[in-house]
Amino acid sequence: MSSKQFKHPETKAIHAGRVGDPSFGSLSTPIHQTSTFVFDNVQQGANRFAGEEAGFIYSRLGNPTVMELEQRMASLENTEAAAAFGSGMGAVSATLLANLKKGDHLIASAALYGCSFALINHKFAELGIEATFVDITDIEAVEAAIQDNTQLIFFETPINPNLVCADLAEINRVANKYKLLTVIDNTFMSPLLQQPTDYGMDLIIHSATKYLNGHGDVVAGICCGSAEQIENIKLTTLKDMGAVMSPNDAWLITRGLKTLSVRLERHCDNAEKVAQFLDTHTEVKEVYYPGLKHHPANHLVGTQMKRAGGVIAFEVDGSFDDAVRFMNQLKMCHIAVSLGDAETLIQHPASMTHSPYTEEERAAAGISETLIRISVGLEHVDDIIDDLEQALQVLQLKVA
Ligand code: LCS
Repeated sequence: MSSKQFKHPETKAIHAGRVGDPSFGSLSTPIHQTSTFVFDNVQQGANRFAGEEAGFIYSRLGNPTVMELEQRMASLENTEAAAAFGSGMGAVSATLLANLKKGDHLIASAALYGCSFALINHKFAELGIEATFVDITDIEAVEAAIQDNTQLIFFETPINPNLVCADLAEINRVANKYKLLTVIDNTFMSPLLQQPTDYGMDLIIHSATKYLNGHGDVVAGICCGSAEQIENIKLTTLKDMGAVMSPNDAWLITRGLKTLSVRLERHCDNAEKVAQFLDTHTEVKEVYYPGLKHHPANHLVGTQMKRAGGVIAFEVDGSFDDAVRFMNQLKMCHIAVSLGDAETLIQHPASMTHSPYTEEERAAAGISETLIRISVGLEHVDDIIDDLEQALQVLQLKVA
């Protein structure tokens, strides 16, 4: 690992934890596209398995290209270590299962990415891991949900898909009081917009599929935390459940990280303008974006969150069918799930990302049936707004 220390996150995203190329000195770290590593002799292999000698063994247990990304992410999140996974859900499931067993209880935000909710609500219940789903902005409800067997609090902020934001200082206060582990999904912000360790968070998860990679061509995940926590995850739920990241994907994400800070500036600039446009449009009923003055978490922008990010949720002034008509009218914005890509992506959570919830569960989680989520891309903002405007016009021709 590089011994160099870097002060600013923008610099860390480019340099931190560089593995490099000792053989030829290439600027870009080579892709170590290998499943296994050759030992000099039997003793060396045995020593590596016993942990008595450093070195690689087999790419499910570690790989130099993946290690570079892990080191860079640990540096960006100000943690001692990180573990890379083959998907964000691989990171969520492995991180939670490494810290929970049958008979344990966790507190989870009622509103989560749909598959995280399904994992906890269905699979964990089958495994005898109990969960209480709470409104994560209601700190008294969080505290009231704590039981003798509660181990951890798991949540996202901003929340996918409704952009509700948790107050990290408040969560930390309650977690410290009861000695609970805090596991935050920081996907919507990335380490450049929100640094959860500043607020005492223990484990920080990302779907690296999103802003970290940024180009819509990889599915991957990361968890950052203490050396002890990450070692536990790596030796149990990563090694034995096996959702590892491929070296090729690690290389693509490491490349993506180099432009994260400039991409985020544009995502945020564009999203601020799109949110303003939607907020004043006659065919739009409600806009949920922390950057807007009327958003309940607007006070967290500039403190907990450096900027408000690139994702906006909104409701058109009409029915579900109106929302569908509007979306089908878009010419440039793609109808697609995922977020954080160069392309503006728009989707309908109730029928897409949050379809693992029942309608009642969505209502309890504050996810309305007519909510639309837009991941504002890197195109010229006028082109995004023009496309939204022409599609919203279809709603002026309301079907009687
Ligand atoms: N956490 C959050 C906050 C997410 O938004 C997602 C995926 C995941 C975890 C899981 O990551 P993955 O396994 O897909 O890498 N969110 C998606 C979304 O909103 N649309 O498509 C996927």
